[in-house]
Amino acid sequence: MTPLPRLDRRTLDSLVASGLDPAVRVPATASRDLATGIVHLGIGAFHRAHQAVFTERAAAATGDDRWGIHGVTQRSASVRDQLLPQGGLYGVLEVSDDGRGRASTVLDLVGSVRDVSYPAEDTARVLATIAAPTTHIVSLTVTEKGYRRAADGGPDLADPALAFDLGVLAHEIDGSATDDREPSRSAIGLLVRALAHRWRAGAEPLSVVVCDNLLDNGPQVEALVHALVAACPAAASSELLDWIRSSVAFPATMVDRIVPATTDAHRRVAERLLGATDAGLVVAEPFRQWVIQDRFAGPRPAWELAGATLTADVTPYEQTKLRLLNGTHSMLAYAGALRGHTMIADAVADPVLHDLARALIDEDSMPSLGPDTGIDLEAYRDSVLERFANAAIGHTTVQVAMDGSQKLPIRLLGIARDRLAAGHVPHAAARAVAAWMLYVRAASSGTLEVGGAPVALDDPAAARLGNAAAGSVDGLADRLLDSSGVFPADLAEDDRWRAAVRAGVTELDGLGAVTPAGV
Ligand code: CS2
Repeated sequence: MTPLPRLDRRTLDSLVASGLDPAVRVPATASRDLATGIVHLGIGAFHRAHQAVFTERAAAATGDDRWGIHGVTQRSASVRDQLLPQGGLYGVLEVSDDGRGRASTVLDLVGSVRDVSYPAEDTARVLATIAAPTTHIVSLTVTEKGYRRAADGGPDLADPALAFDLGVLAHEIDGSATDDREPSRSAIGLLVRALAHRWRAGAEPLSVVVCDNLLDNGPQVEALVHALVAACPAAASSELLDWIRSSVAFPATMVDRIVPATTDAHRRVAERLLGATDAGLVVAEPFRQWVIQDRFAGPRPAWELAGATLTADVTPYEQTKLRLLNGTHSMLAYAGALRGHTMIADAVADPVLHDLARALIDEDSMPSLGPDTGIDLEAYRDSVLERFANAAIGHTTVQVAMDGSQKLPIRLLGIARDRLAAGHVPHAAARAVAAWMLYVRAASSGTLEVGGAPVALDDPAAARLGNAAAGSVDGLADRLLDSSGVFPADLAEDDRWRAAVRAGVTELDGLGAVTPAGV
């Protein structure tokens, strides 16, 4: 058998000429030259399945050629090595099932990514591209931990990577003997340094579009950037700060699409459809949503023509998504893994966990949002549970369980706080937090196995969490409430909350694992 060719523009042309499978969508921008208008920090699977798709569709609708994306990887060169030989071209395999085990599949090719850099080797080019006047947007998906925030939301100045980046920033601000090739050590450090670079290079306005699941993400990162510049011991810090205040916009956004890790089975399906290999393939559910605060410092792609919502106030969408979708997702991930479920779809189909998910949403998450979201919360809940049940997508509990110390405060602790303030004890939210505690204990003591494979704790605070969780289940809630560093003082000191979490740990511990022949 002749080996399949690798996807790139030329291969695509010849595949189109010989007739493609109707399930393959050819990108409208593939044969167009696009200028780099967007630099994206953190070009992982989520960006490729979300913002890059909206940007592709917007360019298709308008014919505007200003919005090519220059992606920047984080810790490894792998995405660069996947995409550059393909001229940036890749596919999004959209998979869904009809609930009766029949999967349907579409391969959506995307042509908006035009360049990729790996900062360890390419920082000078990243800085120069962000400083270019043709670049109007820097967007980010660097995960919650990429922002290096302390528990109070401000910069974690004790973080050695951030301390290093502040030193580089001082040189950048003052224009003194910097080496543009020296990589930054944190994503937020790279962002602030690039802003200083742009300011020195001509100070054109810029919009920073944060696409991570943080609360009030744009304004929070704006405050973080201001605090970092203010903390920087450079003579001209205050001038840079004035420019950022007046010329750099940080709109808030709500991003939503479920994007599991790509597997070899997905690759084989895509190869069969396309007739070529695609090292940059990503997988996603059909659903995608992007709500963006309409507050830009300069031009932007017509994302609204690609299905995005541009609005004055993102807060209700963001809160609803973080609390109903992400909060429930995390609960299903922790409790699901403890019950032995590899996939989120199996967890939500487990009647015991389905009841826990419904209780979390109905008793705590939904009431915590108040009556004025303007969103049909019951319809939203039903659609979220249906999306989680998509078995074709293969989203694992362990993937969602990652980085709980960063995710919990945003997804679950706000619910608990608001319910307590309204005079209700949030038992269902306490059970979700209890599931995380039991997961931390099992994963950090080496006793957690999911789908026959051992699972270790994947969290930037793993060492501290492991120490706090070590010991018997009795007292686990108190140990983590007191010394995990995850719970703000007002919650840790609330006796109603403490009692509810203790009860949650006992209850969840009693659930046990499903037998392999079970659900
Ligand atoms: C998930 C999210 O991994 C996780 O923590 O909850 O990535 C989720 O799939 C997305 O936010 C959906 O938009």
